[in-house]
Amino acid sequence: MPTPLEKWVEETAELTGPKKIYFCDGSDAEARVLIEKGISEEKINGKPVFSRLNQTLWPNSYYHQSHPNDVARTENLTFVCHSHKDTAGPNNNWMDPAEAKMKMTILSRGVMRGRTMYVMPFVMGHPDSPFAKFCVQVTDSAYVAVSMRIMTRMGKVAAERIGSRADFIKGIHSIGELDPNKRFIMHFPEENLIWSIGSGYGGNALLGKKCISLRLASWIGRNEGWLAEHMIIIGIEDPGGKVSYVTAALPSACGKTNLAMLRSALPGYKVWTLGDDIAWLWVDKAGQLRAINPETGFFGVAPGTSPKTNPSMLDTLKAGSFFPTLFTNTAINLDNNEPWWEDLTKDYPAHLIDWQGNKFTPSPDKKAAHANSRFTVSIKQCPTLAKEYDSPQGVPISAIILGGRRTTLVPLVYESFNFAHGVFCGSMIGSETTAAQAGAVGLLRRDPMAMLPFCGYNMGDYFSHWLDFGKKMVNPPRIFFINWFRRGENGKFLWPGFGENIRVLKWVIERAQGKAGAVETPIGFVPDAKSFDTSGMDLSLENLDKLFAVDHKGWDAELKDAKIFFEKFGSHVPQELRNELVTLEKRLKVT
Ligand code: OXD
Ligand code: MN
Repeated sequence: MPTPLEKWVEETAELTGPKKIYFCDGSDAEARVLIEKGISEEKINGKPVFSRLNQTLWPNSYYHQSHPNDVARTENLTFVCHSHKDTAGPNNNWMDPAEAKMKMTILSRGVMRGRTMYVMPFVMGHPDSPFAKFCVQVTDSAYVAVSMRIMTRMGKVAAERIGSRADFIKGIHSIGELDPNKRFIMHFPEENLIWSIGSGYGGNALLGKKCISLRLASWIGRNEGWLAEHMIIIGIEDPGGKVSYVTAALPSACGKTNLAMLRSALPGYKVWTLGDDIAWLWVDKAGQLRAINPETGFFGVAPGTSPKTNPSMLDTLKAGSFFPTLFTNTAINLDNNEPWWEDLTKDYPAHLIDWQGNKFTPSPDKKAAHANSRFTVSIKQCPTLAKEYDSPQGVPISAIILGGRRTTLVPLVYESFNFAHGVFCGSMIGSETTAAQAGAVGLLRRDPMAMLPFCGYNMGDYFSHWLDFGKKMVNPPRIFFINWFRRGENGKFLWPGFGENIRVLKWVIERAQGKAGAVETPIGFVPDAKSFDTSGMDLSLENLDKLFAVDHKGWDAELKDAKIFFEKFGSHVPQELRNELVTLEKRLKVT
C-alpha cells in the first residue's frame, strides 16, 4: 500500500512527466551530488545551474545566475485562493480555487519533461516544537533543492515524522519555461497546498519561506490563535549579562538581516541571532509571548553587506561547513573567482563581470551585481547564533519592534501608548518599495507590520487577530517603531545606522524594563535627551532633534492616506482601530 506521500508524488509525476523521481534524504553527500549535477548537467537559460567559486576564500561556495526576467518576488503573479474572495481580502490577488487549479493543471502538464523531480520532505520549525509544520515540496530545480536543504530541516528528519500521515503541507514547484506569462505562485489555504510555476527565484520557489511560513502559516495561525510574522528574532545582552529577546519586522531589503547580526558599537552590549526573516509567535500557558524561527538559513540581500554594515555576515558566508553557500546574481571578480557586489570592497576589482556575465566597466549609473542579488547560507555558520536558536519552546519576547523605510516624517524610534495603539500604528506603517519585489523602487506604500505581501488572508481580519492576540497576554510586550532612513534637508541620512543601532535597541529594552525616560507626543513616546545613549558618538544636537521631531502637519497628511488604505478593507477594519484613528486625529489638532 503506498503512503499518502508516495501516492501524491506519483500523481504529481503523472501530471508533470519528469524523466526521473529522486527522494531527497537531506544528507551532506546528497547535496554534493546535486551541486555536481548543477555544475555539469542541469542548465538555466542555457547556462549551468552552478559554478564553483574560489574554495579557499569562500569555502563550499557556488554561484548561480538566474534568468534575467526572474530576479525578485512577483507580487502581481502571486494569488491566495480561498473559496471566498473576501477571505483573501484586497491585499491579495484572488482566483477561484477551482479555476486556479484548472489553470495550474494545464500549465503543469508535462512541465518537468526531461528533468528530474526532486521530492523534499521538510519541517518548518524544530520537529519537537508544537508549532512544527511537516511539508513536502517537489521541484525540478537542483538550485531549489540545494537551497531548501539550507533553509529548512529537510530530508529524513521530516520523512520519518510524516510516515503514513496524510496531513502534510504540499508544494508543487517547477521552473517551467521561465516565461513570465506562464508564471504563477498560487496558494490554496483550504487544502494546505502551494503550486508555483515559472520562477526559480527564492521567494517564489523555496516554498517553505514566504508561501508556507508566512502566507499559509498566517492563515493557520489566525484559525489556531497564533501569529506568523515577517520578523527577525534577536537576544540583546546588556553589560550585566542579562539577555532580553525582541522581534522586529521590517519590509524586504530594509536591513533586517543586518539588524539580526548587529555588531554593537556600545561597549558591553551584544546581539545574539535567532532569525533574520520569519517568526512564529504564540502565548504560552503562563501568558508569556514566545517566538521561534521556523527556518534554518539566511536568504539575504548581498548589496549593502560589507565589513562595515555586517561583518558577522561576511564571517558567516566564509565559514564553510557541510552546508554549501550559494550566491545568486552577484557580480564575479574574475581575478580570484570570487562573488562581488557594490560596497563589498571600497574599490572595484580590476576584472569584473556583471550579474549577467558581461564584462563590467564601472560607471555611475550601472551596478555590477543585481540590486536584489542574494546569498543563501546556513544559520549554523553564524558566529552570533544564540544558544536557544534550536529550542522547540523558543524564547520569551520582551518587546516588539515594527518599522519601515521613510525618508521623512517617522522618528528614529518611538513607542506606542499600549498594545492596541501599537497595533494601530503598525497597521498604518508606510514604507518605500525596494528591489526585493519586481516593480518600481522608492514608492511609498502602506505595509502594515511589513506583511502586506505575505498576509494570507484579509488584512482587516489580520488587524483584529493581532488585537485579540494581545488580549491573551498577561503583560503584553510594548510595541516600538523604528526608521533608520530619515534624511535631513541636504538629503543625507540623519542616523549612521548599523552598529550604532544598538543605541535604539538599548532604549527599547530599558523602556521594556520600565527604566528609560521618554517624552510624550501625539504619536507616542520618543526618547528624552537623557535616556538616549549617544556617548562616544559624533552626532550633533541639531540632528538628534531632527531624528525625534514629530511634524504634526505631516502626520495629519499621513493619517488621511492611512484612512484611504483602511477604507479598502471596509467592515473588516476593527472598530478599535477606527477609534484609535479618531483619537490620534484629535491629539494632533490639540497639540
Ligand atoms: C525575502 C523578502 O526574501 O522579504 O526575505 O523578499
Ligand atoms: Mn523577507
